[in-house]
Amino acid sequence: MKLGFGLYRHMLNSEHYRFARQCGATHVVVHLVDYFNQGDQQGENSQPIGGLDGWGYAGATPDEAWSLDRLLALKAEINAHGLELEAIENFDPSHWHDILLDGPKKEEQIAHVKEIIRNVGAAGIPIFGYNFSIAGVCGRCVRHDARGEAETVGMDGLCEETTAPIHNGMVWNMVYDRNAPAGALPEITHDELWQRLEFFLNELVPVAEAAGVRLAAHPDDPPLTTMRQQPRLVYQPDMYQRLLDISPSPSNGLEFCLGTLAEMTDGDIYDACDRYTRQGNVAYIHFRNVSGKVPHYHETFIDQGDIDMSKIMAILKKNHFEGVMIPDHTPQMSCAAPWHAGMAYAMGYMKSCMNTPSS
Ligand SMILES: [Mn+2]
Repeated sequence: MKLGFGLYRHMLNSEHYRFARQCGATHVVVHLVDYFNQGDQQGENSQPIGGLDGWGYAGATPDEAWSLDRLLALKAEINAHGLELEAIENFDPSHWHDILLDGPKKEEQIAHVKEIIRNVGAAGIPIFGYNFSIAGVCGRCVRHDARGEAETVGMDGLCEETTAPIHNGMVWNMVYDRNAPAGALPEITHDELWQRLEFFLNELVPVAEAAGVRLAAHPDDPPLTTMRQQPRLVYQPDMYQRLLDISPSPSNGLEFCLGTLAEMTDGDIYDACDRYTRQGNVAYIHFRNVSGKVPHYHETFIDQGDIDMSKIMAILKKNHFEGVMIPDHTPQMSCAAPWHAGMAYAMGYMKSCMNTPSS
C-alpha cells in the first residue's frame, strides 16, 4: 500500500510537490482539468462546489497538456521532486461531452480519448481515473458540520441544485458550449446511460490494455438515483460490479471512493471494500470519511465519520492491496492555511494507519 496525494491543476508546482512529500506521500494523482475556470467558486484550494451553472467553463486546459511530450515533462518534474506520478484523474468535458450525451461528435471524441490514453501509457503513467456522469459532482453545499464547526461540504436534503434541469451546453457540472441554444438536456433512462457507458468501455478498454493503463471509475458523488433530472450510474455498491462485468479486464478498474460509497443507502462499506479489493478491481483509493447517507450527509475529518478507517485498513492489508490511497477531500481547518492543515491532518492519520500492524 502506498500513500499518495491529489493535486489540482493549479497546484502542479514545486511548492505543492514539496508539501506532498512533507506529508509523507510517495505518489501523486494529478488533475489536468481546470475546474475553476471563470466559475463562481469560493476559493481554489477548496474542492469545487459551484452552483446551477456548475464549476466553470470546460476546455481551459490547452490540448497540448495531454500530449505525450507534456505528460513526459510533467512526470519528469514530479519524479525530480522524489514522487511518482500514479494517475491522472478525469477527462475534460470538452473531450467527451458527446460520449456522455450520445451526441454527433461521439466518434470523433472517442478517437481523441483513445489518443489521450495511448499518451498516458506511453508516458508511463499507470492509471487514468474518470467519472462517467452527466450531472457530475454537484448538488452539494458548504456546511460547518465537521468537528469544531469546520467548513465542509454535504447535502441537507434535496434542493434546487439537485433537482433543476441541466441547461444545454453543460455536462459533468461544467459548461462546454456557452453558445448552446436555450433549453435543457433531454431526460433519459438509466438503461440508456448504461448503454453509453458500454460504448465507452468497449471502445476504450482494449486501447487501455494495449497502452498498459488501468481505467479507474469513480462512483457518483453524491450517489443519488437521479441528479438534476439525469440518471446516475454507480449509486449503490453493487452497481460497481455491473460496470466491471461490461468489460472484465485489469484495465477496467475502480477509483474506489470510500466517502462516496459510505454515502450510499444500500450495502455495507466493509463488504464492498473486501469484495472489490479481493477481486483485484481497485486501482486506487479515495480514503476519506463522511457522516450520514444521501440526501443527508456531510464530509468529516478522517477519524470522525461513520467509517471505521482502521477496519478498512485491516481489510486492505488482508487482501494485500498494493495501490495508492489519497485523502481526496477533507474539511477546512480554521487557520491561515485551511486546506493545507486539513490535508496534512488526514495524511498523518493515514500514514500512521498504514504503519500500524492490524490486530
Ligand atoms: Mn472521491
